[in-house]
Amino acid sequence: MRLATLAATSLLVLPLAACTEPAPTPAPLARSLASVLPAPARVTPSGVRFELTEASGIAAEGDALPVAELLAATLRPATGFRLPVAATGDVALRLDTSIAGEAYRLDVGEDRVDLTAGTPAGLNNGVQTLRQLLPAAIDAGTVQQAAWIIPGGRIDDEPRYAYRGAMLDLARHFHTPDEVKRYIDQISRFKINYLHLHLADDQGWRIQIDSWPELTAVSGAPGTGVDGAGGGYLTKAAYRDLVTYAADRYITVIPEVDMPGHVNAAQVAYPELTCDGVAPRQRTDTAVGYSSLCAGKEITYRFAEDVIRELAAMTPGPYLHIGGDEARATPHADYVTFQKRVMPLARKYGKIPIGWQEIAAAEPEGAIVQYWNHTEPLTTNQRVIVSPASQAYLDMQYDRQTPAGGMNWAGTTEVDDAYDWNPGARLKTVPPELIFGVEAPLWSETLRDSADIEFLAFPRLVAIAELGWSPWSTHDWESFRQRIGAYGPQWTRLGVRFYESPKIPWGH
Ligand code: IFG
Repeated sequence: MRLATLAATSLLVLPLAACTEPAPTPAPLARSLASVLPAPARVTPSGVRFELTEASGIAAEGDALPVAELLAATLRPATGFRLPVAATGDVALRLDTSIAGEAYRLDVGEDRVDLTAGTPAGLNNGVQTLRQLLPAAIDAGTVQQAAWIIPGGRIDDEPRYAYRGAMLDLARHFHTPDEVKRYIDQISRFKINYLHLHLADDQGWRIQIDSWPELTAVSGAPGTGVDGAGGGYLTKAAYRDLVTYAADRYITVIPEVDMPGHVNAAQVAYPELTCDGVAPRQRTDTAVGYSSLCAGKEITYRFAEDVIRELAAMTPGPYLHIGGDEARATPHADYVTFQKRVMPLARKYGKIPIGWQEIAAAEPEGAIVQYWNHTEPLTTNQRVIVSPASQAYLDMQYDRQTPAGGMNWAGTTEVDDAYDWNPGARLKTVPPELIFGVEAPLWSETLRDSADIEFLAFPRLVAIAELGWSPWSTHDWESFRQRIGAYGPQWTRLGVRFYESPKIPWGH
């Protein structure tokens, strides 16, 4: 049915409906294929439109079924449609091993939608795109009167980088599992596929370790954290539940215990982890770089191995982050000794170690180096995750006038600052082929609740998500700011407290 005919038909329907009851408010015309965030690799509009109706069904089988159920669960509340998942249906999800990795192909015709991918994660990427092509009302929790139109055409899409991460610091301020799940729901919409949880630092220890129970009993207690307002910790059961929740949304959790620096909380709980055996005072300030494990004591390595062993046992994902940043209280030779003994422990327990860029000094064969300190050059022949503090740190203030929230030691970061850089060219001394991907860390010294997370994370996290997903050929600030502006009403509908940056033309 051509667009004109369809439009006439739908207009014909509206007056009739108006005779019997108030005409339903038609949802704004469907989104365009070009409105998707992150920008897809190849978009070919066709001019036709597909309408999801009460008669629609989702066709899937085998390993496509969990994704089909996820799609149905996102569409049922606002449409009120049954949307059965069965062998046939006008929205079909299909696995095709000729498609690689996380790529997908989305064909929207006038009578059916076909989503094809090589893996369930690829299908999920297509589902996130499909959600954005429906009218914004699709995110409502209750049935909306709308024409559930999807613009016709084809999207062939695949990620530029395999690693597209978000980091949340639970140590400075403990965020509850529900707050973390809320963040997982929000970042999964933008094809983020890793969640790095910063679980221990100077102010708090936030993950249960059976062999060292005082870590959480003392440094996970109420009253720990910055300003004493960030107490709490994840039991192993709560951690496993978060890992499952994330995995169901195709996000892999990476736990981090930071060593040999950032260890004051561990040393308060176990003074034997200091060189002089004297427990340091509990810290609730935001200073960094003053604490260090004692590289010359064997208990240090038993501690490190016990923690890594228990973290590995509760983490199905392939990576463990062992920190390594700002070890200013660790003599350089001790730092190298420590890392050379500890990095291999991740592998001993079946995991690939990730460390902040300082680990580059310890010949981190087989580790992944996370670039963060924009003031220091990085030379390494290992894979690199790029998260420069001056562009990717979501805890930086947007600008000096921004109301509460955020720090500014790395400067301020407006949305265009977060967008306007190329992860493939950002490090002059690291060849592009070593770039594993990008990450948007959110440190929690200034955070207290989900509203604080959302104010700092959105919209800048979407800029980093686009840098990680979209081909550099699609990188365009004007396009991005228009697409983000058009997405604003979605966040409003979802109750996400995003920052209405003056750099963005916000839709209403
Ligand atoms: N640097 C510290 C973090 C945090 C951050 C706040 C890294 C790797 C400043 N280390 O970033 O612990 O305090 O912006």
